[in-house]
Amino acid sequence: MSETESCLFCRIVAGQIPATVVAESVNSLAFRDIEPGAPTHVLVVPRRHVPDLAGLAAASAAELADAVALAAQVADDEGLPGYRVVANTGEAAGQSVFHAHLHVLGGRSLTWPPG
Ligand code: D5M
Repeated sequence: MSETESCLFCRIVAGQIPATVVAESVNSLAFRDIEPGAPTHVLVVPRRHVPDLAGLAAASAAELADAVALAAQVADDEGLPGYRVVANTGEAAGQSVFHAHLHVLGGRSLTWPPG
């Protein structure tokens, strides 16, 4: 099985696993997190498989910018007065799915620093 065939988020991008898609662009897809940590919790993923944020930055500046722009669009669409964009990178930081993604969190008071 290839890397993309076994990747959960590649399968969501391909439409093989259902997800609640809220926005999309040429290079990125935004869908609701299945384990929401806030009233709004959306994941923005590049359509192309890269394992993490560094991989996304290395892939193409345009794809990185596209993902960030879609995250900002989601926050705007959701009417969030404030929001947080997080990319857990590496197991030590809590990354559990090794296809790059931005968490867009909002809709409640967010404390700092995160745990
Ligand atoms: O974030 C990975 C996130 O992915 C975590 O918050 C749960 C979410 N997740 C896992 N499976 C699904 C499906 N099938 N749909 C939507 N969201 C999902 P990380 O930063 O890697 O820990």
